[in-house]
Amino acid sequence: LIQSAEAQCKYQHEKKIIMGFSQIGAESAWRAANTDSIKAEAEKRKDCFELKFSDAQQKQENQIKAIRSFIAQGVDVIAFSPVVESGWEPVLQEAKKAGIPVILSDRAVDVQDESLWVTFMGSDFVEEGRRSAKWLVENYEKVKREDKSMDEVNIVELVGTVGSAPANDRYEGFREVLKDYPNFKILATQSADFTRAGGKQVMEAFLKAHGDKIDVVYGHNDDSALGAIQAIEEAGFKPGKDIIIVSIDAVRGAFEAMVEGKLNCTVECSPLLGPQMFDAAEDLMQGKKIPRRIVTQEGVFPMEVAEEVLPTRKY
Ligand code: GYE
Repeated sequence: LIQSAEAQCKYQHEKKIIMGFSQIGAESAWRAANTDSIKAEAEKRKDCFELKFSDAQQKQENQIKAIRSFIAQGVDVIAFSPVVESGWEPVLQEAKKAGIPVILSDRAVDVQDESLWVTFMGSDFVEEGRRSAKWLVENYEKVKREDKSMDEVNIVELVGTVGSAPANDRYEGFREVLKDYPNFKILATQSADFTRAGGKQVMEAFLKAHGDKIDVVYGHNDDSALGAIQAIEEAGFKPGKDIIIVSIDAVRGAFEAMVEGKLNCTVECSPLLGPQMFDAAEDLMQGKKIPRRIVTQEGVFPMEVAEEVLPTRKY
């Protein structure tokens, strides 16, 4: 091992591993925590890594440019979090031709040629959608406003970034569970782009169109739900009481909202992918075989546990 007090490298490397990482942007608290996790890990392993970090500001074309520039610079490994699933084949073929292995961090890609990436680490987004729906069908009766009926529960959905793996999968997993509960109806569904501003804006439109018909908000991420909470309050309703809210990520802001009684449940999706990403890169450089899929383990946190859990949260 490289000798230094801070060295956190797994192996001794002859020269520093150069990793190019293309981040999506800074759309949410989740994303900010993910960026911090990656940068903090790079800092810990600075004796054996050089990280080239590039922010795509939400645009696939910027990610493609960044990947091309990593190839041109001859990096040892490329990692990225693909903003959408489709459209990666050409640039990943270029990386393959250059002999540079590609790690998918957080989100999946949809490509024909499976040899274009070595490993995909991140959450099971379909399962997160299922967990959100399961929490809802199992708890709605208990948490709903007394005068609300169980015969028809009207849900509005704040979809994530259109075409992204988490939006596609959270949409699908949620419906997979709800199809067995015909009284739970999806009244409206629209993209809030995983942002607070988007959540607020889309919720305002939902409220305008459907008003107090809305019983539940399903947010594909916490930030969009937090934006919706603002819109609900401005419309004179009580979030968490008049309208039940479940969302995904389990970021600090969601716990704070739960402590205030404004959000009912958050389904965990961990952004702390830095350590395993650098581990995988080191293993690859050692010629070790690494798993194709590394799934993050995560939980579900209802409002009742928020106060107790909040101080232990790392993002
Ligand atoms: O849920 C959302 C973020 O890809 C899992 O992206 C990630 C999602 C996360 O903007 O908050």
